[in-house]
Amino acid sequence: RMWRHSSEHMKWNGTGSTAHFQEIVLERCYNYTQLVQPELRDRDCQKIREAFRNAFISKDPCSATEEDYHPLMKLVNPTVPCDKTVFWSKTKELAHQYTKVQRELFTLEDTLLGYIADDLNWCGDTGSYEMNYQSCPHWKKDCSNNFVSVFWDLVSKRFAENACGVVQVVLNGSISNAFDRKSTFGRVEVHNLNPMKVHTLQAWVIHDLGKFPSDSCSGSSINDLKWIIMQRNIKFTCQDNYRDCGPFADG
Ligand code: 2NF
Repeated sequence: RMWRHSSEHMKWNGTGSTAHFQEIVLERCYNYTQLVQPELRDRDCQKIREAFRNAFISKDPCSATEEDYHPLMKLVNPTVPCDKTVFWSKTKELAHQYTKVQRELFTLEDTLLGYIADDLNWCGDTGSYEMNYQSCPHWKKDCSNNFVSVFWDLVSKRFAENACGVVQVVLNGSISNAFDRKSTFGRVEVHNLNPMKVHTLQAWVIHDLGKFPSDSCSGSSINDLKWIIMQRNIKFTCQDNYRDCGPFADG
């Protein structure tokens, strides 16, 4: 009986839910709404934690839909000022360093929901009120409609829809496809920018010093991006940048 129980929980190929998920969500919510962005201090973190949990608990972890997250989304609307949005793809740490120094800029992880969920993992199980801490569906090996992937696609979409003015993206020039159509940026964010609100997409292609640059503003992947953006009636600019000078300097 015991053995059967635990093997059922090991059925997925991805890492299990993060230990203390509920507590971490609540703690990050308080930290964000009271210290990071005190304008949001009226948000109800208990309600947010509960809506987050209710989105996936007792459900088939491979049948997530956007609707499951609607109650959570209703509690938290994105509030990034114009000209302050920063997207990233394969440059997470660098983009976060950038918005830490340029404090008024926001990546998704500088907004409440992105801040709460960053680096966490979560899933439940049909007919159980517990989270599965042993394993969760892997987005490639098990199913793409798992609750973590659906969450990031949805918050990324909303983040892009709400962007306005000049928006930026930090891309990695030390890999062969700095712009990847299959990434969240290429698949979701680019297509959800609103041309009525977004004036320009400013791309930064960042190169590691000492490494041969594998892609740049004049490469074919950035040309794809430029084409997609211009077809959407948004202006496109691009700048190659070394990690050790300009706005992306290490410190
Ligand atoms: O974990 C996050 N904070 C996160 C995850 C997915 C998307 C953030 N985003 C948002 C950010 F706001 C960025 O603007 O999308 C943009 C970055 O996503 P990307 O897919 O363009 O960039 P990658 O460096 O390729 O991926 C970021 C992380 O997400 C994971 C991937 O393994 C990496 O850890 N990831 C990408 N797609 C999926 C997916 N469908 C995924 N994890 C689960 N399901």
